[in-house]
Amino acid sequence: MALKFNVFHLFSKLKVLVFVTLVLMVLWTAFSYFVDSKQELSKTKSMVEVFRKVTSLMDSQKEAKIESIPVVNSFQGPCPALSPYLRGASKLIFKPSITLEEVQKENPQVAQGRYHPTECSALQHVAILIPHRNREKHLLYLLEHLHPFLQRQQLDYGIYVIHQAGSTKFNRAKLLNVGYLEALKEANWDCFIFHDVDLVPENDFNIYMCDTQPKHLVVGRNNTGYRLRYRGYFGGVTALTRDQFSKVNGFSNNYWGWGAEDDDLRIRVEMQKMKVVRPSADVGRYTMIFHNRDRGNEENQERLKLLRQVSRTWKTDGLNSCSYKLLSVEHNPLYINITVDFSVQPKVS
Ligand code: UDH
Ligand code: MN
Repeated sequence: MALKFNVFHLFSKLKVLVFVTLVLMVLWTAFSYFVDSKQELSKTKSMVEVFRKVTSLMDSQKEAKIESIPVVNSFQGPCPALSPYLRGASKLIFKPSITLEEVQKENPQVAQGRYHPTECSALQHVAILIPHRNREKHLLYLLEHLHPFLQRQQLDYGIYVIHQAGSTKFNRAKLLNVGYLEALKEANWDCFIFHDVDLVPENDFNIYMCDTQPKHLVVGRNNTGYRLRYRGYFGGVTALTRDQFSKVNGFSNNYWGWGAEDDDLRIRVEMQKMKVVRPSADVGRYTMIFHNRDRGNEENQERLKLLRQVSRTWKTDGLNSCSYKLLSVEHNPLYINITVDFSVQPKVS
């Protein structure tokens, strides 16, 4: 009798357990479906936005007859307006032990800093310009993330690191002017991305192509709570076509040390009646690799004075007056390294 009762008791307990498990499974399935569809929805939203932008750019390029769409040979069609390889937001991991050799192995199709998709003809030829001095680790992290990111976007691209030799005050803007001038000597780039070495993009829907207007790609970054630093901020990472950049005569060459060279460029852009565009806040997200202020890049005390003069100086201070001593151009496997010396001014011929 006691045995029978125990078995009966065990059975009813088992039934309750099975029932509870079933209910939990149903709840879990419903929950994960809900989460998935929410993620899918935001991904779809980003896709639609990018698609709309790219197609509108292609239309306006057709109208303006900009040469930036490459001549497509009869065997290979143009890449789609939206790459099928995009993944959306990703959590970035920075492994302290990473080496250049590892990054090279992970990117076998990159040669001499350049890549182009083989399955289709890229919509734009994009040069990434990175001003640099004494930030080797940041450069390594950026290369590790940027190469696969740009390949997923099906771009024909080249990465240029413009290195300032010596210990004179750092001049980010002038380095970027040098990058533009030197990069155009070796290829007919359509689009230039001016890129800080310590900013890593988190979402590959942030397309590294140029728009009909100058584009600012850093809407937010981790150290500012992913909010725009201030109204009109135009620093960190920007994208301008060859023509947009030449129309404003590039950056000023006169900002030595930290600050305001990016505001100067925004004023130049606005003076040409162009309007800065940005991706949406959920797409324009970056991680800035933590750093302190560098020696040789102290705050520029002249910067506000210089900013007040832009309307008078932009025509004679910029690409057309950028003189520098070119020390070397090296084609490394993952990037093209341009080294310049700003401490001696070469005679302008
Ligand atoms: N850069 C170098 N080497 C330098 C200085 C600057 O490579 O010595 C380049 C690099 O690409 C960098 C960019 O110039 O990303 C801009 O300089 P920055 O990163 O120093 O400017 P940011 O506004 O920081 O990010 C300013 C110093 C703030 C210190 C705050 C400490 N919490
Ligand atoms: Mn920085």
